[in-house]
Amino acid sequence: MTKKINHIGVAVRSIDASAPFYRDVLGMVFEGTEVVAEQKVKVAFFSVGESRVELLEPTADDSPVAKFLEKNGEGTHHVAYEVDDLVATLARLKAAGVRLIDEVPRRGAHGTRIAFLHPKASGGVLTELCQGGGH
Ligand code: CMX
Repeated sequence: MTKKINHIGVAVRSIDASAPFYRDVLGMVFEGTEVVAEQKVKVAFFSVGESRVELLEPTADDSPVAKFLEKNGEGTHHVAYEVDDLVATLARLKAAGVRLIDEVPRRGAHGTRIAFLHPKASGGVLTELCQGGGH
């Protein structure tokens, strides 16, 4: 069901301040930025092989990423796995008693459909499942 790691989300206060480390120091390929209004974040993607790092900058004080930064400071925010059929995967996880944040897919960056599992369901790692989009 899980095909690969699509991306690792990293919470940052400023994409502009953090981007040079990924682009210039690590030499990753900058793929662009996008505002994901539904999640109240601006994101920037840097590709590495088949996967990416997604920098997440909050666009509002009540963004989940703003709350994360306030509590933890900058750092790893979530791991996103790509699946073939997100709706079927969510149904299967729900039937298995896994605590879901999203029971139905939401819109993510690049036209993907995404859903989060609660970090308490996955050993303290906020887990995103995603399907489709322009990646
Ligand atoms: N990783 C691991 N644990 C996390 C976490 C994270 N990113 N965010 C919160 N937690 C933990 C908290 O530390 C807390 O643990 P304790 O109870 O042990 O202290 C617990 O989860 C509950 O946290 P909370 O602060 O009480 O609850 P929040 O209101 O902050 O909600 C969460 C947390 C995960 C449910 C919420 O952030 C959420 O719904 N996230 C999904 C959406 C999202 O993160 N969007 C941004 C990315 C969008 C994108 O990639 O496009």
